[in-house]
Amino acid sequence: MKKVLTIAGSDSTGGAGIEADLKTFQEYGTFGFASLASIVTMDPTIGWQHEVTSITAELLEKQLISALAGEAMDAVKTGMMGNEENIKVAARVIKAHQIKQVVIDPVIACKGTANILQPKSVDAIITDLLPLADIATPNLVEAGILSGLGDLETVDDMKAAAENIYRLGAKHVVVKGGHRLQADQAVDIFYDGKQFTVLAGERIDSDFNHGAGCTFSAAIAAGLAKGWTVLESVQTAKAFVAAAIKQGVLINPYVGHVWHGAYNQAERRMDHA
Ligand code: PXL
Repeated sequence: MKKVLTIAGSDSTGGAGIEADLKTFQEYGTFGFASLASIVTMDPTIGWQHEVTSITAELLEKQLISALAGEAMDAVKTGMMGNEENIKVAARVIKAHQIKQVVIDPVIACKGTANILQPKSVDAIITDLLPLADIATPNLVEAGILSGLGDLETVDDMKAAAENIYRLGAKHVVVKGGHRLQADQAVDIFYDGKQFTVLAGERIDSDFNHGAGCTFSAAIAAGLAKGWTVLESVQTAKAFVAAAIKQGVLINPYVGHVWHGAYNQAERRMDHA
């Protein structure tokens, strides 16, 4: 059994964060572990505004010690870390345990809010997490911030950002154009330090896409745990997320989520009961 650990935030609505990650790990047939770094809450009385509450670094470390007490983890991913201290704890523990496959989802901003992580946390992502990354998975906004290039508007901008983030130490980078890039297709740029691969997929017209980014990086981690190459893991993750967006679910008046089970038609499981 392949084992995958997520170090991320909780989204109690079940779309993003560790909820997305654990569901995705299960869909891939891998065994999911989770260490909570933050809790994201949303307020329905003020336009579904997000608030990030951090878990203490001490409690995060205790969870990591619990999760990593057994045989080696096959892969790890990081998500919403909450603060600088948590980023440093996660980086230290990943290094100490020499975890083989590391996916860094450099979550800086939640969709639909102007709230971004403190500048110190962004600095810590750059100094502590990116150098550990077998792959980093920034969206367009995060890639603009991490690369120092600001607004990214074209595929060439995305390539330049990927190169900069590679220079910061990530061994592979996939910049997610997603719905933000003005293009006919959903274009992501994959860079391995030598060449670019343009990953173009169908542009899916849906607002029910909350959790797409977390699900994508979790799917890559599970693919790597299964022994796939980085590019294979990214390509399959893209198909997995496209299916999840296509079958998005309206959760409440404010938000619709990707359906993590779509690729495997998980809603049909256990039907006989
Ligand atoms: O999509 C960024 C993100 C990551 N992690 C958690 C979140 C969100 C956005 O809402 O809730 C837990």
